[in-house]
Amino acid sequence: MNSSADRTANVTRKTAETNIRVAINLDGTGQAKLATGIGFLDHMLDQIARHGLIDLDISCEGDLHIDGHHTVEDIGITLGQAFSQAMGDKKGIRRYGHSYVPLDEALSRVVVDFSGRPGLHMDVKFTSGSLGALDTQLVYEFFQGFVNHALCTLHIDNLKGVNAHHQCETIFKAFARAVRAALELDPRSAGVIPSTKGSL
Ligand SMILES: [Mn+2]
Repeated sequence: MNSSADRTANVTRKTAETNIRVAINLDGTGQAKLATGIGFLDHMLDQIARHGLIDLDISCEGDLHIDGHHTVEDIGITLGQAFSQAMGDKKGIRRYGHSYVPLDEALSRVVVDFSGRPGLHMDVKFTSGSLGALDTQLVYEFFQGFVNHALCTLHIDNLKGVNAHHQCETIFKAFARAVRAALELDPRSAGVIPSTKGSL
C-alpha cells in the first residue's frame, strides 16, 4: 500500500491468454505510453491519461489471433489492480467524481464512487459493432474488469450520440475527468478517510 505522498503502482499480470504490465502515477501530467495491440484501445487509454492527468504505461501481449476479448478485459482488470495499489488507504481523496463530456453530437455522463464496493451500471447503445479492431461489446468488459479490481461504483451513460467513435471517446473522457475529480486530494480533508465508517 502506498501513502498519499506517492500514488504510483507497477502491476504485472500473466495468464495463458495475456501478459500485461501497467505502471501508473495518479498525480502525473497525462503522459502515456501504450502498446496494447489494439489501436483504438490505445486511443481510449490515452484519453484516460490526458484528461485524468494520470501517467500511464501499459503494454500487453494478448491472444489477438482469437479476438480482442481477453486483451481488453484483462487490461481493465490490471488497470483496476494498479489503481487500488496506487490509491492506498484513500486518505484525503474526494471519493466521488462526475463529469459530462461532449464531442460534437455525442454526450456522455460518468459518475464514480471509490467506495470499496464493485458495481458497474452502464447504459450505452453503440451505433456500430466495432471501432477499428475494438469490438464495442468489449467496452463493457473493460469497465467491468476495472470496477471489480479498483472496487468502485461506476455509472456510465451515453446520453446522445450518432457516431460510435464519438460515443466511445466521450465515455472515456468523462471517465477520466470523473476519476480525476474523485482521486484529487482535498486539502480540507488531508489525512482523512472520506467515510463515516472509517475505512473504504
Ligand atoms: Mn478520436
